[in-house]
Amino acid sequence: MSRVDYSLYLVTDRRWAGERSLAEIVRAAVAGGVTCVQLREKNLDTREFIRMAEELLGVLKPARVPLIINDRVDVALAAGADGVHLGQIDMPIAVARRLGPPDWVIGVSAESLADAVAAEQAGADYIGVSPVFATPTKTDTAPPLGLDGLRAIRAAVQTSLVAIGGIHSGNAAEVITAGADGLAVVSAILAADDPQAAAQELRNIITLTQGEKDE
Ligand code: TZP
Ligand code: MG
Repeated sequence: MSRVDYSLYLVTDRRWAGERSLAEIVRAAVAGGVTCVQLREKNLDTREFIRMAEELLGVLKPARVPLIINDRVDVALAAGADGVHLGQIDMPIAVARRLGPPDWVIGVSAESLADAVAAEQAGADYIGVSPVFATPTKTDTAPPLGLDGLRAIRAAVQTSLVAIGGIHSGNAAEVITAGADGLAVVSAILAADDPQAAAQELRNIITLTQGEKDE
């Protein structure tokens, strides 16, 4: 579906949240201009994962910001989330499409140009270009694609591109200029003392840079 605004896409990681609750940070981030949230949990029991998704939906639904669940199609269905984000070894997109409601948002991570082309052919709603830069938040990634890799993918596919990995206010503009429709960030917002201000700063850069691109 193309109705989703991917421009400022927050991916959660409770390791960066410190003492604060995820719901509290997400609420602040949305107030600062986050347009899409992905709940990404690698070590949570299923019951707790569903509870957390429901809690975030309580914050996001009134704000009309979609919630995407990383990997776990069962959790996304159980909680009534807006879609799933699938990695290269997760459930195939065609299977997730069959299981989910017709308007489900399905995103796929691409670690190469070939992955991106395959994700588009498989009907992904958006492609996560991963990682653009190296990042301490996730070290078991494929080699960074860099801005050149992002540009090559932009030239090859029409699908919305959401760039992830090492993105912050210092490089956000060049990532948009290289072809990203959205910026996915973890630490740039979650690790900030003031997540609302951090989101607002990124939001301003995105708005400005997209405006220049459209000129
Ligand atoms: N996938 C590729 S890089 C990454 C994920 C989940 C982490 C990005 O974290 P940060 O802190 O925005 O660099
Ligand atoms: Mg995965």
